[in-house]
Amino acid sequence: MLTNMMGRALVILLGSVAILAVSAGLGVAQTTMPMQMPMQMKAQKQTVASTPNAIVIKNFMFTPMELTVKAGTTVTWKNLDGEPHTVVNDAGLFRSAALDQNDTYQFKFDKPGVYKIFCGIHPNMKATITVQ
Ligand SMILES: [Cu+2]
Repeated sequence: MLTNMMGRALVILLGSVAILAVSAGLGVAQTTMPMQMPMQMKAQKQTVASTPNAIVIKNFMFTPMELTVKAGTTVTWKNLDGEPHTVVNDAGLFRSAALDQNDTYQFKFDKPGVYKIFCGIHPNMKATITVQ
């Protein structure tokens, strides 16, 4: 009689410990997993955005300021500033219209060489494209 009651008490005790352990484990899994996933996806998007044939115009700067591409590559400039900018080759090979915010300009570099560009509105903005 006495051992039977002690046995029941032990089963109840073990059962509640097991439930506590499972719920604690789930709690940890639920709080850590969703936190890590979006951060990893953001990091991947950033690497994709910096494509090798694109130059971003932001904060009155061409980024990257030096770009190397293969002959036949079309380079795309995108202005993210609220101010208009232009893309001008100092040798007169090409000259874009004023690019408003989020406007893009493209030029295909067929011949190898070193091409200097600047902004016609802010001539201190410069970049160099090397075509191999
Ligand atoms: Cu400019």
